Amino acid sequence: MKLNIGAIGKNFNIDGNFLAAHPWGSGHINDTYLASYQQGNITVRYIHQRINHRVFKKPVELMHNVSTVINHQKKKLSLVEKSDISSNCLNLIHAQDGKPYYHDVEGNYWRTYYFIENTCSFDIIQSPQQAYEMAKTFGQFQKMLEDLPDHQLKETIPDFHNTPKRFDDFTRVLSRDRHNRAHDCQNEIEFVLKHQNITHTLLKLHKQERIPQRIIHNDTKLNNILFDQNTQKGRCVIDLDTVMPGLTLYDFGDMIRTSTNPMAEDEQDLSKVHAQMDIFEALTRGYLEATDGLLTPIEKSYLVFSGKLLTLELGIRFLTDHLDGDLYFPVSRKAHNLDRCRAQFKLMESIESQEETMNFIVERICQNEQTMIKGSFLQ
Ligand code: ADP
Ligand code: GN1
Ligand code: MG
Repeated sequence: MKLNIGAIGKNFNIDGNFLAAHPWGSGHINDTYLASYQQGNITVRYIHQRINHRVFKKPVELMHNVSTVINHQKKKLSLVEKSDISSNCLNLIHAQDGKPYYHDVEGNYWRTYYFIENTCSFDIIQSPQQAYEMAKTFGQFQKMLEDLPDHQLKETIPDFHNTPKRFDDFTRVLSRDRHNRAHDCQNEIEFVLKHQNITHTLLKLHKQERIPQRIIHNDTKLNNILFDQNTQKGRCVIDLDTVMPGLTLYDFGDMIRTSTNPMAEDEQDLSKVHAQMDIFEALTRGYLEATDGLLTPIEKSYLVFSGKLLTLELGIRFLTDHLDGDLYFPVSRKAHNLDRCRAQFKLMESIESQEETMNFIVERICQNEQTMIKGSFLQ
């Protein structure tokens, strides 16, 4: 059914006449439209988004989180010289009843943001400089939320990065094998079973109070950053649906997953999938610079591990969805989720085989940081 975006837009506080709208972006979860409106002599663009309420079961709580995070960001940005509140954070347009969302007669929830002009997003990393910008922008975002009290945010998806729980979901779906797909993925199934032992590592450290919980983004994909079209610098963190308490390492791990691979998340030619060390180096530098002392030594020592874990976790989620009949991630070809899973497992193997080099890179960057701190004492 074709959606009437113009009719949806009428329910938001938007001046002028609706001109046109079309689907936008390559996010997996929400339905995103770019819409333009004539306001006097100018055309102004907005993002209308239909929230996926199969995934986010409590859209009103979700929008409470999104508003809370944006308001906090705005407060913080107003204290920073040269920051631009209209483009360094999302700006919500409220519905005509004053709510941050519009609930339509069919039961869908919609929200609207200003479209941030002169920016672009990428599905595949372009350069180490871009990886540096990505990590810096997500790192600054985390730092900005450092003093937002946990209790102000609701849990929008319970157990989102609970890897052992993701493993249990996988074994449950596998034992049913409702679509008779397991026989085609024996290698992948074995891969998951072989790595079960690492699924608990970060949660165990947290239980032992060796790593803290903080407010994190939870979905630090490359395409959840808007880059400035002219300067190529990171301008804005988007997709705030999963911002909630979690382990900092989840964010860094997913950055490793989505940036070090030179190919798409669903690449079929596995010989091309691998973790690039120059990208990893730039990513680590950007992240440690931006988080500026936030990370404890234990967290730093698990940075590389986090990449392995998050890549495994996503592989498990894709495989589970494949076995379950593609109910969560949208697919556009046969065995699409299996392809995504295979690419994740290939990437994970590549990370594993370069773990020593990667840990060496982290150590070197940390040592440089120390030298810089000591140096600044001397001055
Ligand atoms: P999903 O949850 O489906 O991933 P996102 O919120 O990430 O949806 O949006 C999908 C895409 O739409 C983004 O990758 C980005 O390209 C674009 N986008 C979203 N919001 C804005 C905005 N306010 N300004 C410009 N582009 C945006
Ligand atoms: C989804 O919404 P999007 O495309 O930014 C998913 C992430 C996965 C990612 C894999 C709420 O992110 O967890 O890592 O796809 N978001 C949700 O590409 O499940
Ligand atoms: Mg997204």
